[in-house]
Amino acid sequence: MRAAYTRFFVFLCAAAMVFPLCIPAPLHAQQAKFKEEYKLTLNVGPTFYWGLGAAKFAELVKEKTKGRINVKPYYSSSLLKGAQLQSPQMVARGIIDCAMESTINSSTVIPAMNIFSFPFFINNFENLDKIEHGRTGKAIFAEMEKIGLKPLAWGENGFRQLTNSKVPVEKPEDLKGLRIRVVGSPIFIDTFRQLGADPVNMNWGDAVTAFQQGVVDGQENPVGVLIPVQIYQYHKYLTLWNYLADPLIIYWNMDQWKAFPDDIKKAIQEAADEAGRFEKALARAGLDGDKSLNILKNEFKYTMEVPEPLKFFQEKGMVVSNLTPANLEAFKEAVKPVSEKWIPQVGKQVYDMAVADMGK
Ligand code: X2X
Repeated sequence: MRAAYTRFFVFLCAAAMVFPLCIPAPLHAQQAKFKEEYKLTLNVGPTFYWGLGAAKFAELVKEKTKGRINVKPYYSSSLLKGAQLQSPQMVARGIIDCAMESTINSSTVIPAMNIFSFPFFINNFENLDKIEHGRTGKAIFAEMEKIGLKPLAWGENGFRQLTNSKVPVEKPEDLKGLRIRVVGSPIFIDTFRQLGADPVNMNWGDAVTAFQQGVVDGQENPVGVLIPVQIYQYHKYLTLWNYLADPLIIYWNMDQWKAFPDDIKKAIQEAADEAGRFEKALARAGLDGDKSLNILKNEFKYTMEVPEPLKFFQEKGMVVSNLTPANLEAFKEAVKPVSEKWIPQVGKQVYDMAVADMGK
């Protein structure tokens, strides 16, 4: 009898130890493995096209994960105290969870990204898309993975245009001596020095004050930045020279990404693809005929506040210059030494891939 009790007691103890492992965890316990908030860093504010793209990503992640993943955008590099070139390192180390960042801001860490900053190299949207979705884009994503970043989707800051408060810039000589704010990425310094300007590197957070106080004469940024920052308040002259474009990339800390269950990965990936498509359409709206305006209207039910950016700047009183074919050639010729210097830095292989992707 006693032996039977003992056996039953041992059975109960064993069952108590084994059962909790078999019973599925209640829903709230499953949810507990996610963070309450995933911090997303980006370099600009919420009214910029890029900022609207980040908000869209956060909204879509919430929707597609049924509220399980909560991404919060931290605008204006606030998590980096304005140090805009720090985002890839911080996400790779898991101090920040994810980012929607310009290739320029990651190019000191991932040299291949400088391919986008070669002046007068990628000259239209079609070539930009070919590079992103071709072998070059894949090679760049592979570089990101090597340092602990999971790239999810492309977005776009856009083709960068020059503005200044002094003179219409239409040929290389016009830039002589102009103090131009650039991002602290060395290829930008090289390009503007080569063109005879006086480049000053500063973070975007300081740049706006520098425009207001006239500490610099000019800057270069795409329309999706120039409209919200109201550049026409500081600079009268706009040169539409499409000299280079900076894509954005939505990316996540790799260790965190790997630990997500498959359904969460799928939902976040879909959110990134959709937000990237939306944001790219914002960046191109009114610059590629009706194409992007229609994507916004039909797919996203979104109406652009400024559907014709170039007309908008003229209406704001800016003097808008386009480059004649001869002047464009003069710029291309003038910056040749920059490309020659930078081919070894991005890697000849990456450069050749980009040329091949564009079918040049
Ligand atoms: O700093 C800039 O000029 C900006 C806002 O375009 C980037 O973050 C690359």
